Amino acid sequence: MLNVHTMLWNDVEDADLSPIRELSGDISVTCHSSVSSFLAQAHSAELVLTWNFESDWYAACPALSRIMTPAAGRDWVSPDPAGRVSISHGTFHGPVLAESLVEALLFMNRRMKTMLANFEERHWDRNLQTGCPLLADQTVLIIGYGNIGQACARLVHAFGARVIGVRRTPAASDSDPGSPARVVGTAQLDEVLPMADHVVLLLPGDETTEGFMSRDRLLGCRENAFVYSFGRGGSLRSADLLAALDHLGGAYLDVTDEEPLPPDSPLWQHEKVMITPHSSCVTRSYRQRFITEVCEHLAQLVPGS
Ligand code: OXD
Repeated sequence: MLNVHTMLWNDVEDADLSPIRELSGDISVTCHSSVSSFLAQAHSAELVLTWNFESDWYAACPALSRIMTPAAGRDWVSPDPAGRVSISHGTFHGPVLAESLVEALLFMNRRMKTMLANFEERHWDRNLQTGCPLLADQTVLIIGYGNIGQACARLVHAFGARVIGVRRTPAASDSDPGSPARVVGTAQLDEVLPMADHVVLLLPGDETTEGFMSRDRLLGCRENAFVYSFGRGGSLRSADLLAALDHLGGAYLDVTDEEPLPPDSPLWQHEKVMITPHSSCVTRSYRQRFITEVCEHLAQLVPGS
């Protein structure tokens, strides 16, 4: 019997977890709605499905060999101090975030913030979008070109846009003829920054990315370029953005350096800024996508499943 414990959703329904139970009668799934309930039974847990895990919880889990978290980011599950338990992160976010990015690119490019204000005012302005270029005639720069960046590049490229990806170390496959993007290393960032109409940040949160999109880099963008923050908020500090907004076309922020963004942040009121609440990966199929990944993993572990 493989003992799976979950601390995922308080409203977890049988329908969410039944694909795991249906895999094999040799899998037992125990759902917890609180940390104390989990810790009280943690001795039997072999696989834990959770959003977060603190380093001192490992001591209560002698049988644990793996933690699977839906989150793409490394922020909420602490590594096992003894190095015994492996951690795997959801890898299903690419197509979800890519659709959110396309929504954001079109929203900014088509001046939808002003269009919505006009709508509220019942103001009929057919000329608002006369200056709006097509994405097909523009360049989108994606900073952070991992799985999610590549999924974004494929969708954006399908609109006909030119896509440039930036990552620490370009891979050999980046130069395949079918690659949706030209990919360059971080050392070339300053060279490609002024080429982009849209600059998309997909950076993880760590000490190397903190404040990465500095005021100088923002001012190094093309005049009227749009900046999008979809990775971790610390890579674009609010103060740097506010200092550069006159130069930019605008900013679309799904993540911010402080979350939730405080109600008194001047960003909320800025006419060039659109903000969404770190929701770019929120979608109806989120649970099902994660549970499918869990089942793929379990199918390799449990004989006869
Ligand atoms: C994640 C996120 O890490 O949504 O999955 O930010």
